[in-house]
Amino acid sequence: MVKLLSVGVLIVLFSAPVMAQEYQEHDSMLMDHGDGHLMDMAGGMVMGQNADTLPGGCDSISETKEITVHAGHKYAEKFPGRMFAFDTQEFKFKPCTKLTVHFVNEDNVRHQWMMHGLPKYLYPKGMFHLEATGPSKISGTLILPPGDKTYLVHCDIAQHMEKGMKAQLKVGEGDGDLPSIPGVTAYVIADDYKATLPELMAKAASDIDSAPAIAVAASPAPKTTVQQDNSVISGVTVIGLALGLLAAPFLARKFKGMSVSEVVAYVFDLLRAFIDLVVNLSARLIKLIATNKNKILPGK
Ligand SMILES: [Cu+2]
Repeated sequence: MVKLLSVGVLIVLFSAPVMAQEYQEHDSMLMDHGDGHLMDMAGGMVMGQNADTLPGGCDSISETKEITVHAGHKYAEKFPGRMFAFDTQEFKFKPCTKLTVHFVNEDNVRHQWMMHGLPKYLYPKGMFHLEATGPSKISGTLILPPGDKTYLVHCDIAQHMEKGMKAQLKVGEGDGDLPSIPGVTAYVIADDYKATLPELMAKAASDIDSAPAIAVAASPAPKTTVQQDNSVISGVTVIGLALGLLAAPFLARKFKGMSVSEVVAYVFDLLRAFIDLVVNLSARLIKLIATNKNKILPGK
């Protein structure tokens, strides 16, 4: 009974703060692990925190800026084919700006605001990184380096960047644009929404008809052995053709100025060397197996 009561008390204690506020504030609970690494027990983390060390080349802090970045599924709705996004895809600051980022995660999953390419003597692994699990807010501060450079900002959770959670931060004029920033730059792999599903299915069907050998090879269980043989032959043929195509320029150079009989002799020499190699290797393999057996047998 006492056990049950204490479990009940614990549940109430732990659920109270969750019920009290929809968004958790991580900033007051963070523990400083040193080296700019702060963490709490609720999935909040700051890495590369630096509020007072000037990067090399900065004489002073040029500006002090504060931004709030929201992250969530709903910000991706305006980008077709994307699943997650920040509410801002491009940031721009003067060199040597002291920047505080308030990161608000609005999804029930983990998101990050991870910046790459910073000087490694000041930022571990060249990263400044905010992380929040579930709907919550976390804040961190860094001092931007001097010079014109474009930095990648993304969420590093598997597939979140590919699904749209990607931005660029330009210091000074930046040094170009990064690809696949939703709404800013073109996607490296563009989704095609022009074709309708029946059209795509018809195309897939005709592809299968025109390539029966590949279809047989790809199917998990060929129905007849004849088909299986066909697939093996075609696979070997394809590999042979590929090797032949690759080797053709070298052989052409090699055979230049040789008579037909010389070429034939050369090819036979090559074949003999190859067969020798195979025989040698299998002899060694057999020897190895035999000696292993001998080692095992006396022990038994
Ligand atoms: Cu994410």
